[in-house]
Amino acid sequence: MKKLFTTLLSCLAVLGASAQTVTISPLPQQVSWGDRAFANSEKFYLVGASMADTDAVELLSSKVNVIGTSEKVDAKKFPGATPIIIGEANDKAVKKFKKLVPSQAEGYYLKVGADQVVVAGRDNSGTFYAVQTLVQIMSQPDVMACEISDFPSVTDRGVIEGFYGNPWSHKDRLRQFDFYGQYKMNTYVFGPKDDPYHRARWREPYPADEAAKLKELVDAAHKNKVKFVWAIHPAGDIKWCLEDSINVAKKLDLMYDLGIRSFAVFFDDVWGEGARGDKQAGLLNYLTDNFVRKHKDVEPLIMCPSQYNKGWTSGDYLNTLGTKMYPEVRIMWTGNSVVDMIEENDMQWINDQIKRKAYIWLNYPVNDYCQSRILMGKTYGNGLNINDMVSGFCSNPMEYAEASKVSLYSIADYTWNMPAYDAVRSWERALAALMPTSADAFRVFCENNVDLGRTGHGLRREGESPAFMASAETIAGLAESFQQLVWAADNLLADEVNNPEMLAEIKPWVESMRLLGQRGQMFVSMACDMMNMDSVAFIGHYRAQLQLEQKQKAIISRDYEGSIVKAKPVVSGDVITPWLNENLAELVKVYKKQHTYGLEYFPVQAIEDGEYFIKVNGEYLTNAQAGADRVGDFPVFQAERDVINPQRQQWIIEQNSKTGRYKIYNKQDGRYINETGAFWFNKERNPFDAQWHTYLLVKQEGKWSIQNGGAGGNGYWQREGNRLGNKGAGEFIFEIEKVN
Ligand code: LOG
Repeated sequence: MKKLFTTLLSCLAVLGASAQTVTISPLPQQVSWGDRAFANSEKFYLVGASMADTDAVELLSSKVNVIGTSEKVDAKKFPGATPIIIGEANDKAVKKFKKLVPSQAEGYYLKVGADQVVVAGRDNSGTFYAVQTLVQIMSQPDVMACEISDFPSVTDRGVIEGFYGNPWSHKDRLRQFDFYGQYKMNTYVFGPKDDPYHRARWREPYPADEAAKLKELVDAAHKNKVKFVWAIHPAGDIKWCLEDSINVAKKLDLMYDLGIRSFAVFFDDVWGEGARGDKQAGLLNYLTDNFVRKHKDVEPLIMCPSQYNKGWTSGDYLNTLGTKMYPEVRIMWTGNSVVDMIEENDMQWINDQIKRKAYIWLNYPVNDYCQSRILMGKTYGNGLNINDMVSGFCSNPMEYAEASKVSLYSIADYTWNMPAYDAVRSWERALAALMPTSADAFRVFCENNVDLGRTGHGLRREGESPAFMASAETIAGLAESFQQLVWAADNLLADEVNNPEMLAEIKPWVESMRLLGQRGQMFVSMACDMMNMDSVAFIGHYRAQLQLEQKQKAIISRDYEGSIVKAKPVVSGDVITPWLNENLAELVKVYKKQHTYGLEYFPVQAIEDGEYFIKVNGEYLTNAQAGADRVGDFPVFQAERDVINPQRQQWIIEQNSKTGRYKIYNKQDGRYINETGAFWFNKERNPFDAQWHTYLLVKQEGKWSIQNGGAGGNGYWQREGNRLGNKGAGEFIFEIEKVN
């Protein structure tokens, strides 16, 4: 009965106060709201500050109007001021409330009342997090009374800087740590693949200036209650001998001297000797004996195995780690494949194999394998019931540190309070928190940068470009959704002063989005011109569209000297961009049939769509294994005409409207030639993708060169022995003859 009554009360309180309450991020485990307590401009004095966590006290003092400190509540000494009683559960100041503080590590109890505020942590992190919550509550002019009891779902929560490409800058990292502190993530794993002293030159110490910077980072992390885990990646060239074991230990010792107390050893993305489970287990045990246990204050090691996802498992590897490596060593895991979301069954499987709880390395929102896309969509798909099955949960983000925060905000939400996680709401809150001055424009931007397209890793993200999808392809609807892209881009660019860090990263995509919208507007004009039979206006708009397209193609992200990865931004790469390309090409096709004015402005088609023989030195390119369903089945050259199955030597060449390049496929079984010059399974298992599977055809003195034009590189077709190859230099060697 009592429970029902209090629930009812808190519901009423929420109703009455709803305009004033704030959404706390990450969502607390338990919160009940009361009436208005005081104004946030109120004066406060701290009780217990001398014993309480210093970072928490410092943070609090920087955010609210603190006029003094005291050992006890003392209204006479601070007339008109409200006491904030602060401390860890056993401290004298908060002892009275000890029973109310959750027993979980990093948990806290927070009570805001008109007469006093109580901030009581289970431990130092708990107090710090209580203050973070209080700061959020105090962000409103009217501060509401509330009572909160809170603790994390997952013990080790955070981020692993583990991508290929330009490592984060010093400033990026400092800003990340503040963000982690703010949203209660407690772990940062340092493992950027292209930091030389992490991987390629792991035996060498950091130069003095870089070591000093790392030290500064470690201190900044600790101030935010973030564990700085430094990872070493020796797997590329390690020798399994005592000397190299000592080399690893020595390096860890140097990092220890910078204040680092948590370490990891990575063996991902290596094959051969470096990937041996028994040797890896031996090294981790050696390091545990000779490094970890020699220091009182170093955490058990974390290791990333070579077989770090189910798709890559073979032999006895995981079992070897599970049985031979000390049980306290934690083992990382990315799921059923390299890029995957994690569910209960997956956890059961891996935990059985390694005889401990796997430490999740989530490869999202990392985009190092789809660099033209920036991943701003919702973070959905992870199970809401796996908190007790993991020993840690870290997200591998993009080299775009600020942009990654959209997803990291949700990772914080998810790992702090897993059962309550709501991917959609969390994303909404992230947008408002990250870009308060232009949240609507930012939302449009994020909605149009969601999917990754087809990649070797298979992950897709749903819901890209909802406004465009809903425009139902009416001219008015299209015009509106293209206008929206331009509007959002203009707003974001105009608001750069308020969000310089975010804009510095997303600008190439924002500008590309603007041009995409403008191209769309040109398309709409062209369609109207066509209906009005106004060929002069049509050609004018067509040419303007071409110019915008050229500008869009010229945009490059991270275009500076020494940049490890330069990217060509693609916006709405699976919805608006392909739609526009196809429909522009269609419109031009129709125009060409009906009009004669301005035809010289269109690119010439190199070869008519049709059926052809393709030959080198008179020998026929032949689909010898027609119907085969496997990788690496190359067409071959045959001197003889195939009289039994003539279609095996007949190739359909068709200009693709999306890319303007040519698709080449065989008449016998419809299989197309892919970017390697081979057939790749069949049409079902490797569906045709114009970005990858179309070619440029150029003719000179009667012979042709055929070039991979797309995502697969730019090599030319050649004859490799008896088969087709794709590493040619572009000689004009192909005879292409129409089949009569
Ligand atoms: C790498 C990682 C990379 C990610 C996505 C792990 C354990 N290792 O395929 O550094 O960012 O995938 O490309 C990886 O995921 N290898």
